Amino acid sequence: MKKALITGISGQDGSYLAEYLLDLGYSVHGIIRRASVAENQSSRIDHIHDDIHTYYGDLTDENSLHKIISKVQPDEIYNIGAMSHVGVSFDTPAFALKANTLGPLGILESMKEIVPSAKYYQASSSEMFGNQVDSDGFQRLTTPMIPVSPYGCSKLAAFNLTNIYRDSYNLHCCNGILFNHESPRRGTTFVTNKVVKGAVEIKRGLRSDIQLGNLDSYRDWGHSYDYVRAIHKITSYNQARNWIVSTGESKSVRDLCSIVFDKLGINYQDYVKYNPQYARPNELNFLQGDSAETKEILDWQPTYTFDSMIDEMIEYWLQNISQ
Ligand code: NAP
Ligand code: F7E
Repeated sequence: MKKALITGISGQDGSYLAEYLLDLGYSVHGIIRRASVAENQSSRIDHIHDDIHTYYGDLTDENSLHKIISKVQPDEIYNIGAMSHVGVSFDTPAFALKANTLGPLGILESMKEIVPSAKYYQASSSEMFGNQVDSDGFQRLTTPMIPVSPYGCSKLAAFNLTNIYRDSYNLHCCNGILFNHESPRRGTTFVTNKVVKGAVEIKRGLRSDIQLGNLDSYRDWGHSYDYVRAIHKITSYNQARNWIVSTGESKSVRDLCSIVFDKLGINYQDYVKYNPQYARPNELNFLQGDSAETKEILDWQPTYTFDSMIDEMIEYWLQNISQ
């Protein structure tokens, strides 16, 4: 039985990945942080609590990472944990770099020493590209990476460290450069779930508006379940290398609002208000990833469309918000 260690197991992707690896017969181990309200933190993994092994640790505490890797002796390490909110990374930039850059560095150092034959997956991000777009309108592995946020900067440093540890020490280290991916488990401060939850509350008469920042940025939105399947294919592939995971279709935040409100039979223009609190000091304007190579070589295809993903998110909130 293969042993997988997942950082960020309580998060959106970590929880889908844990379920997926359990189904494949893995022994699943995960790192969680202490939280003052434990119920909030474990809600995405409560249903698999008895099937997984969890350990208290923190990406900013390299001793804890070293201790857990020694104890678990994993065959595969998925570094999914991060301070993942781009907007908040402008407020807590040092924390973003400690968790997102020094965290993976600590894991790579411990892996080199304790389990050098393990496979390592780094959760890299399309935010690393910043505002660089190829002339055909896509981002790919060869597109320059010039991040425009502390989060993007922290992820780019971790991306480079992952490449350096692969090339310098012959470790099996891979980067998945994932474009935005969502689900009913998405944190409600990210724009998709904020809009879907807010629109359902408006429909139910529980609130009068949703306050948003920039409506004119474009994102390439897929589903987390599909993307964790890609994460496993990337890590399992016989050659350690980097990959793009995206849908190849881009929509604006305004399109998102229009589609979600339309599905509920209401007009977003009557309810979506601008609040500068949610605008960022710098913005990434346009994302659209070219994942042709990933689809071809890894035989990966998304199972959700943008529409079916939004339908699932709306259905979730309709079930979970009472009249
Ligand atoms: P998420 O829902 O925010 O989950 C992040 C996880 O990391 C949570 O379990 C969180 O624990 C944990 N974490 C945060 N800080 C930590 C620390 N200091 N020590 C240990 N654990 C810590 O994010 P996600 O959407 O699943 O994303 C997963 C990964 O993919 C992240 O690395 C993210 O940056 C990256 N990524 C995401 C996307 C996307 O669109 N979702 C796209 C590209 C890359 P708590 O529950 O305690 O907060
Ligand atoms: O913002 C705009 C915001 O926070 C999307 C993370 O998973 O994907 C995610 O980062 C867009 C931005 O995602 C609000 O300015 C407007 O243009 O949902 P988001 P993100 O910043 O793209 C990347 C790939 C990651 O790696 C990250 O971990 O929506 N927007 N108004 C807003 N965004 C938020 N959050 N809240 C608003 O009120």
